[in-house]
Amino acid sequence: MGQNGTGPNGTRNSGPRCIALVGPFQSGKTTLLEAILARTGAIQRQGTVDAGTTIGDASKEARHHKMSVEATFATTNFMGDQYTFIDCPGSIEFIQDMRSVLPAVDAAVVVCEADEKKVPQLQLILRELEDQNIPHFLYLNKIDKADKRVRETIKLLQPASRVPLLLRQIPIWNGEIISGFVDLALERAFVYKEHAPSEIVDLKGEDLNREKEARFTMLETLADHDDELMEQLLEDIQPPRDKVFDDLAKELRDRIVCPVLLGVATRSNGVLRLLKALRHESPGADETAKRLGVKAGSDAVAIVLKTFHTTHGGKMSVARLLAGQAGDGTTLSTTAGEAGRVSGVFKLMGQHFDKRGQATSGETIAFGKLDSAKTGDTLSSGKQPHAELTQVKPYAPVLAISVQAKERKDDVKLGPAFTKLTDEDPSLSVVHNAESHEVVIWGQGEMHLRVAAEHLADRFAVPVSTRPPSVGYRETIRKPITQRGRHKKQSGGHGQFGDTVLEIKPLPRGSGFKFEDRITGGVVPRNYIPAVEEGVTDALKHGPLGFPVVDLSVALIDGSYHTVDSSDQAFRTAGRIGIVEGLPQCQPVLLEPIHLVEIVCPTEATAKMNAILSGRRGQILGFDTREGWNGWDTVRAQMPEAEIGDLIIEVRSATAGVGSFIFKFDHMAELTGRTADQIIAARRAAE
Ligand SMILES: Nc1nc2c(ncn2[C@@H]2O[C@H](COP(=O)(O)OP(=O)(O)O)[C@@H](O)[C@H]2O)c(=O)[nH]1
Ligand SMILES: [Mg+2]
Repeated sequence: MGQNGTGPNGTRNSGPRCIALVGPFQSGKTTLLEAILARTGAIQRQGTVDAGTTIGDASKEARHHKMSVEATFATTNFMGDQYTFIDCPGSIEFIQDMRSVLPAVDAAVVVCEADEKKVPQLQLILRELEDQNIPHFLYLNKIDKADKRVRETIKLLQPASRVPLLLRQIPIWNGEIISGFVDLALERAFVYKEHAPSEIVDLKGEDLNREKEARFTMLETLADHDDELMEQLLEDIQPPRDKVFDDLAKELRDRIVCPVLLGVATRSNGVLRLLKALRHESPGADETAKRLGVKAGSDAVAIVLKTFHTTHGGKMSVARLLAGQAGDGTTLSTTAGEAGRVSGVFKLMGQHFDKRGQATSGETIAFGKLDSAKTGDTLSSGKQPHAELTQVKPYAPVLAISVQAKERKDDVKLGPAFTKLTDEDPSLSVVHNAESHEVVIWGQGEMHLRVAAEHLADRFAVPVSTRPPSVGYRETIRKPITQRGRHKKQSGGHGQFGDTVLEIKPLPRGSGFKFEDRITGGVVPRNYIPAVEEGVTDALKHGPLGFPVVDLSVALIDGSYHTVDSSDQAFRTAGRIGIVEGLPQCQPVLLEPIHLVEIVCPTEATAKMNAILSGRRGQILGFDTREGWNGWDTVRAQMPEAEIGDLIIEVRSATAGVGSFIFKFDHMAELTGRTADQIIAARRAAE
């Protein structure tokens, strides 16, 4: 047992670990990483988020926005073992970075604070950990600001977790301030020291009584899954300390409890206990490899946690090696083919990458120059590529921007830049809209897209301008008409002649376009009829209101021709003229796309959602409790595409950042009145 009593070394995993620091926005993850790095000697002095001196958040974008916008990796050593910590962004917009690294970590530390408003965010993050089967601790941070009992805080946070939150430390209060803690497994009291290990003190008086009571509660929870311990408790037998540690480790790894530790990241309080808990209780790389189904052998197997393109060092792929060894020159493949040859293995420390030697199983490192590796890929060195170990499907996107290179000459660079962008972050996607000639980036929110645009400029040297993407308006007609379309030109020698009579009729919504040939007696020769149809189709791309025309039929019912002057070209033009002249008389009307939207939000925000939806011309179809989500609702509505455009911004601000939605096209609906007039006028102005 170590100096502070550190549990059974027998069950302890050794070797490199990989630990994710996750949790709501602003809960102290970046600060905790800094404290860990200082405590383990990886950095000289603990920097602060407020001064912008931390290892995490050191990217230009993170400093600029004063928030973590992507995962930061840092490797350090603690008591002879290597640890890589990953500071994951807390905002839902950047949650993909967390979701991509989770499969490969041994455990996660959920940093949170006693703030009721952040419970839904906490729940969202815990749900990811629960769904991906990742053992996790809760580090209840900022207890220097605590204004309520820790037990009350646990009660407040418990609904966010599917497994019991297991309080394993209780605070020692000194008046209004928490001055230290009692570790319930060790049964020892500690007094916090700023930026230094806590000092052991005697446990006595009232603290001793509270310790007994809280320890009993902790043991009771553990005993729910351990009959032997249950018997000991019933018979009033004190379980041996090692047994308690073993149970804590086992139930954490089985993910049936979530142990809670206390701390103050800014002062590095509770950090050593956290590190020791990780050392003794978190699974090691072998267990993680087993959880993922890594086939044991001599080949290297790794998961790409994140790829990024550095301005000078080229492409870097941060990866966790889960079997074998990999170094300079190792060729790695994915199931899609060769990913590249490793050129440089790097140690991770925020924005700094230090070249090092070959990596061995369990280590988290960056590989240089794996040109085809993407975030989430499974890499392997064997002849036969290893099966994909993870499949983290990104959340459906909720917001889009249309982007264009600021300078014409950069147009050619856009395509490759988009590939890099989406390789790095699978929750971004790029869509080319052939109809509007727009390139549209879809993402997880306003800040996510803003940062993506910044990356295009800063990392890939393509400054872009952005605007809202166009809405897929259409138009149709309400009245039938029969219209002659005639094209006659006599210019010198060879003339042009085509003559058509078109019957134009509205069709029911969703019918699209139908062309009919009702020519009898060869008044328009058969071979010209496809040309008439072409002319008609072409004219329908741009109706009298400025949009593609749908839900109508056009029948060619009559016409005439000229033996010398008629041609495909002449009939194409004639068909075109018939439509252009006919449609304005058919009472054209605007059609707008209506989508089915499903919003998810904490129940207390449901009323606000209803108001937001109604305010945006939405038709509420109903709401229900969200299946499997304690305290959440689902609201379903039909909503115009134009109103969905920036809907997410309002939804997020009404739900402390956690609300979201999915949508899919439902139908086109007629739009008239002022809104329609404005849309038509805007279209005209743009032409
Ligand atoms: N009082 C107090 N403030 C803290 C503590 N930990 C972090 N903070 C502050 O909380 C804010 C958010 O911290 P940060 O590490 O950026 O949170 P993150 O968004 O989770 O990475 C910063 O202003 C920190 O200085 C703590 O233990 N106590
Ligand atoms: Mg942060």
